[in-house]
Parts: sequence; C-alpha cells; structure tokens
Amino acid sequence: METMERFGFTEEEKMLQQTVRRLAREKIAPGAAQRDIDGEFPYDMLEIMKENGLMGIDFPAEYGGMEAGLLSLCIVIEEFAKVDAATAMMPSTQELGSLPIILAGSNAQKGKYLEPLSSGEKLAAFALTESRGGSDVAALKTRAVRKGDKYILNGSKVFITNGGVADILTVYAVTNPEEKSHRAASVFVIEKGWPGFTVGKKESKMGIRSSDTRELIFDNVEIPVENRLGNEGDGFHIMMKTLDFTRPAVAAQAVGIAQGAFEYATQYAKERESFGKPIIKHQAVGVKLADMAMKIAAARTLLFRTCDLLQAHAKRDLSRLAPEVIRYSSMSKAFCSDVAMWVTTEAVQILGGYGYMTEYPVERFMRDAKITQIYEGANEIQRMVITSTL
Ligand code: COS
Repeated sequence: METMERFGFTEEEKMLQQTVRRLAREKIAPGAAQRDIDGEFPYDMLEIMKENGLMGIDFPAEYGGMEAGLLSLCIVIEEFAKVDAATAMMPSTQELGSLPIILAGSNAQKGKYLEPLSSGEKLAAFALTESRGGSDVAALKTRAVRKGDKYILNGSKVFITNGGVADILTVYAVTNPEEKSHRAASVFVIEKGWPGFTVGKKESKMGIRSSDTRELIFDNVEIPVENRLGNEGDGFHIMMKTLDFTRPAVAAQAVGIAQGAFEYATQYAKERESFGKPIIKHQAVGVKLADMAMKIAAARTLLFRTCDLLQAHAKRDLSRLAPEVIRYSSMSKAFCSDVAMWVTTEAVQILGGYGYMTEYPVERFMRDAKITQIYEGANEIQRMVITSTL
C-alpha cells in the first residue's frame, strides 16, 4: 500500500525557494545565453553557489552540509533550470559524485572527502559509463587489480560530467571478475592529478553546453586500498542506490526547463498578434498552452511525491530501497524529462520562426531538455526498472 508522508513545503523549503528564485533571476539568468554559446565551465556561477552554501544542500550536517533533504535539492535545481539548465547541474553533479561516499564511505573517508565537497571548494564527478554504454552496468570493463595495499586501475570512462574540473571522482571498476556480474565490481575514490589519470578533450554538446563533459583515461593508476568504498563487490549496489536518489534531481532539472520554456511562450503568446488578436486567443495556441500547464503541474507533483517517499526512506547505507520507492524514482525521471521535451518543442512551435532563432531562449531550452531523457539512465531503462517493480 502506498503511504503519503506529507504534501506541501515546510517554512524552510518555502524560504529556500524564494531565495533561489531571486538568485536565479538576478544572477544566473543574465549570462545564460552567452554561457551556452561559449561552452566553458562557468566558474563565476560556481562562486555564486559556494557563497550561498548550495553545493552541499543534502550533504550530512556533520560534514559541513545543509542536510536539507532531497526536496530542497530539487527545489534549487528547478529554480536554476528555469533560466540555465547547465548551471543547475552544479549542485546535482556534486550530489551524484559524492553520494557513493555518503552511502558507503567509512568515517575516515567521509571525514577526508565530504567537507571540501559540501562547501564546493572541491568538485565531484560520478564515473560509471564506458564507451560500450552506460545502461548495462554489470557488463562494464574498467578493471582494478589488487596488488598488496594498492589497486592498479586501467580502462576508461566516457561522457563524465565534471570530468575535467572534478577534484574527487567516484569510479566504478571490476575487481572480482570471477564473481557473478553484480558482485564483480567495486567503487573507488580517486583524486585529480594522480599519476596515470588523464582526461580527454571537452565534448561539444547539443545542450547543457557549459557543463564539462569528458572522457577519463586510467593508465596504471595506483589507488590505496583505503580508497575503496565498502567491500569488494559492493560496486553495483552502491551505484544503483546512488542513482535511486539522484534521478529525481534530473526530473527537477527537466521540470525547471519545461517551466522556463512555458513561461516564455505564454508571455510571447499574450504579446504577439496575428489576425487582429494576441495569438493566445487563437484556440490552436491557447490549447497548447493549457496542455503544457497541465503536464508541467502533473510532472512537478510526481517529483515532489517522489522526494517525499525517498526522504522518508532515506537510509544512508547500502540496504535496498522498497520497490515502490525505486519505481517512483524512475517514474519521476522518465515522466518529467518526457514532459520537458514535449513542452519545449511546443514552446518553439508557438514562437514559430523566432523560436528557431538563437536570439530567443526557447531553442536552448529544447536542446537542454533532450539530455534529461538520456542521462542517468535512458528513459527506456527507467521503464524497465518500473516494470521490474510491478
Ligand atoms: N538498489 C540496490 N540494489 C539493486 C538495485 C537498486 N536500485 N537494482 C538492482 N539491484 C540489485 C538486485 O537486488 C540484484 O541483487 P542480487 O544479485 O544480490 O540479487 C542485482 O542488483 C541485480 O539486479 P538486476 O538483475 O535487476 O540487474 P540488471 O543487470 O538486470 O540491471 C538495470 C538492472 C538495467 C536496472 C541497471 O543496470 C541500471 O539501472 N542501468 C542503468 C544505469 C544508468 O543509469 N546508467 C546511466 C549512466 S550513469 S549517470
């Protein structure tokens, strides 16, 4: 049976939303179009995140985080994504890259790594996907071989967000190939600058262009044994549980993108006239806007409900979440991102020729929306996960 823990924001969450909404409007929106053109990692935006304590929103208070919960993280991501989906990835990538440490790290590992990550002084990355794909996690090939008190890491990862800017990376590698595939891998914390660890060129992407996406190459990288998270063989479970908690962050990014495009298209439809009246008065346009409003509201409601469920079951260990909770995580990711893609495409349609021009923001929203259907588990995978819990 489903249970409803709560519905609605606490006073703190309302205040957080107001604060980040203002920050997004005043500090993040103005340079968003130029950052999309430049495609460079925006360190000035990182400074804004750090000044406002937003890099460690859901990090444990014990290690300098705000410990404000997943819903708070999603509130922040939505507000930023309304104006700039790439900047919105800063707190979410920090959470994704660090959650394996929060879930499976020893006190010593947490003590060493989490504080500089919560403050944003150091950046994190989550290194799972390889060139043969990111969906079939159990088939990944990067290898870590134990030699005394070290592991020797060889292989490569692709499409890693923050790959070129991260200081601390959580890396998935096979340690026990003789075990069955879901017990064959482990997760390690590695640091920028370690001998043998290099990064490829920055990828040029369709959307979220200012985020840093790269290949990672490991050539005999020596990892001290104390940098393994959990036990040998825990890797698959660590990464799956991390994704259970971070897929709603992608959903939040998608809802923000959809809302941003919707608001722009609505304003445009009220001002632009054809056949002697504002185009919103033409049913063909008005009905599109009504459908956009409905789908966004449904998406956001599903997202908030998912955050409630995950927060109520948030145990910072490796125990598996209830099937219903895993289902909601995947449902929110797939549904919100599909809505974002549909809404942004319709927003471009409403603006007509102007929608196709880079001078207007809706084509950027449309390009940014696409990745939310692909990363952190393609929407086809989310539907497999949903089915598996039924
Ligand atoms: N949390 C904890 N454990 C999990 C889990 C979860 N969410 N999902 C599966 N497991 C465990 C299962 O309990 C099972 O454990 P035992 O072997 O002890 O019984 C094991 O993992 C295997 O589960 P399953 O058979 O379902 O695994 P599959 O290999 O069939 O793969 C999918 C499952 C496809 C769901 C998984 O590989 C996946 O999510 N892939 C997408 C990954 C992704 O998001 N990639 C994007 C790039 S990273 S940004």
